[in-house]
Amino acid sequence: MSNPENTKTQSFYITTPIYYVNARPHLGHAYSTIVCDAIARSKRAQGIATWFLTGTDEHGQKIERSAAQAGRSPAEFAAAISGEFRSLWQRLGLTNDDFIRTTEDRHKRGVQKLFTVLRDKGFIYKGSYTGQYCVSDELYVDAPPGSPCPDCGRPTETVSEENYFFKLSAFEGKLIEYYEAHPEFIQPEARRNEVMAFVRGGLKDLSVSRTSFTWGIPVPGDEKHVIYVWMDALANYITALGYGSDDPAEQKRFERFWPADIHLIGKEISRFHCVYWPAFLMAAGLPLPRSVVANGWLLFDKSKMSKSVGNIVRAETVVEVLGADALRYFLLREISFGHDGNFTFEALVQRYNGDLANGYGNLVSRVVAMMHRYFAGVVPPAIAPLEAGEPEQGICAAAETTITAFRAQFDAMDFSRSLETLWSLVATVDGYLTASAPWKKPTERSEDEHAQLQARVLATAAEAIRITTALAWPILPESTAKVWRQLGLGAIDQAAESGELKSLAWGGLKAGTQCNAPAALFPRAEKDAIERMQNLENQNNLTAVAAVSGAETTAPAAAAEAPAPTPAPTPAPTQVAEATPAPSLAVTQNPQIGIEDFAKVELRVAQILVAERVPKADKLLRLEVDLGYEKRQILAGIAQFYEPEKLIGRKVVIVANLAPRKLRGLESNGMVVAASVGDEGAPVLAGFLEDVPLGARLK
Ligand code: ME8
Repeated sequence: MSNPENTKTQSFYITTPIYYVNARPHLGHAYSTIVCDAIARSKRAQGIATWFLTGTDEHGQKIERSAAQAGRSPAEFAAAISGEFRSLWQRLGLTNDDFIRTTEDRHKRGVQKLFTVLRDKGFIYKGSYTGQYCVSDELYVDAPPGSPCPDCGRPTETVSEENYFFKLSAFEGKLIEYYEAHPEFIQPEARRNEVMAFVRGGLKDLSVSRTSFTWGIPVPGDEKHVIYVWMDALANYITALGYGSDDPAEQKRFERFWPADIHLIGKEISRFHCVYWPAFLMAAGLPLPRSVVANGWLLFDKSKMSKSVGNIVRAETVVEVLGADALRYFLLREISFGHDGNFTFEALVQRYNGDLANGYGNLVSRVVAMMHRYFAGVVPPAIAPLEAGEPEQGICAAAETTITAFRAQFDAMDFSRSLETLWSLVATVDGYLTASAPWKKPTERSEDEHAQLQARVLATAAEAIRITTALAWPILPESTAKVWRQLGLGAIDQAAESGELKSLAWGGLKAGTQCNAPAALFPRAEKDAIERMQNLENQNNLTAVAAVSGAETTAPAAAAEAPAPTPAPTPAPTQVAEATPAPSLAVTQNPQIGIEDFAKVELRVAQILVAERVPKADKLLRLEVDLGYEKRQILAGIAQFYEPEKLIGRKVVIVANLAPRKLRGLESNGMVVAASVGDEGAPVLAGFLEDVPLGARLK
């Protein structure tokens, strides 16, 4: 099947993934969305008609369960979290042209149309299926019953259903052919190789409906089925443009902007976007997106920042302390796009102070202030024709080289290098200013000569700032707008729209332009900035936990143990773990107890919502567990045996009526039960093979 000829010219369509509404947005979501915003702005500044789409993915079992956990209806829950995404994007100055929610009618209509088209063309058929389903990934996995998801390690559920199937197997060869003919389709190379290996490994038909829950879009004509959440979600890229609509204006938009130029995604969802999505589109006879580009992961404390791991940082925290531009700049400058990158408050503040406060911000304020001091704020008529060997000629040449290099690097999505290039112009101009010292008149220089030098230096520096500012606009929209105004150039957004930022040639800042008063751009971050951000995060931590998904059910050989050294009675078959576990399989030597003694120990089923290492305590994990009727914090001495991220979602047994105690200044409210195994007394967490409700008592 070929990609129908694309007829659109000079238009550009970019999308983010649509985010699940099972928890609030965090920096990982902000990262992908900010990258798209910067690209969209840059395209608009080049005069290209641009459409930038983002939104929320609101259907599926995961959302249904998160809503139930929060005691709300799925619709209510989804609306609340979707609203949080939307308002955060506004706060970050994002310029998305549309925000799609998969619960909207326009989307539902389009998804049902797509399903119908695929069924009518014979690519969807009905069959029955039994397999392991990972609710967290919303994906059937190839694994035996009782085993964890091979992708995310969480427990899977055995699901047996009569389903609709999409003939994915028919697209194996066509997909490979397409990848080979379009090497730019999957970027970066590492993702392309992974996807190709996956497809070459063979494709099975894909189950595209579910009957075990109702929170989704009904299959047209067979309403007890809901459409598979990934088919529903992927279709947003066309439904938001107007696919499935009868409105001619919407149809026109679809024709104008489809196919997408860039689907920007996180690398973990490459398979859905590079295998399923193009196969659906080929089957429907629609053009394929030009590229699917995967960003790497933002890591925090060495693991992927993620709501289920619980190691998230919120964008709001950074915005509150350093501003949205600081966050945008940091993410694009610090992370080599396509690779994983660490987020730390320390690195953020260092970049902010180094590049923004002391770099660009300081250069602008020096130049604008001197323009006011020496020329009443009017750009002097001093850019005389430049002659070889004059320092001004060097600045002009550097600016022109920078324009070309920056654009090439930015367009190649090498954002970090493009900013490095731009900031080296900032450093060059800074050095030129310091070397020319227009604030200091040597005695041998006449007043006239000095005024000429001041004029030349300030006009040159201001022109270099204008160029830097125009190029930096997609990354620093808020602060470049201030600089543009200070240079007397008006509103930079309008300049971007009118094409003024497109043809950037040296000499654009005209003599006689009246500058505005200097205003602070990036006040230096003081020592307490890091602490303030950390405090804001800590305050928010517990509220965020309430929204964390806890979707999984069965917990095969579950995991966790508590450090509480209380020598509790040791009921068989699971032992109550101790800080220093007894030698393995030691014969119980405790005196016998009556049932009434055992009844004093309240053992209950709980699910781990958050698991994280406790700083400076090698053995301890801090857990937040859900008992169904309440949530609490438990410290468990299992850090050497369990990776915290693997524990999220697992159901464990806890001693619920143990008196609270403090460890490392943190309160531990209960104890997790584990067998103590081997010479080391390695803890193996107690768990269940069957599904058990939270809070169930063990007797
Ligand atoms: O996967 N680092 O939604 P989601 C970098 N609804 N990017 C990150 C990140 C991190 N630590 N964490 C999240 C879904 N992201 C589906 C998508 S699309 C048709 C359906 C970003 O809420 C990244 O873009 O789990 C990732 O792919 C996306 O958020 C996942 O968001």
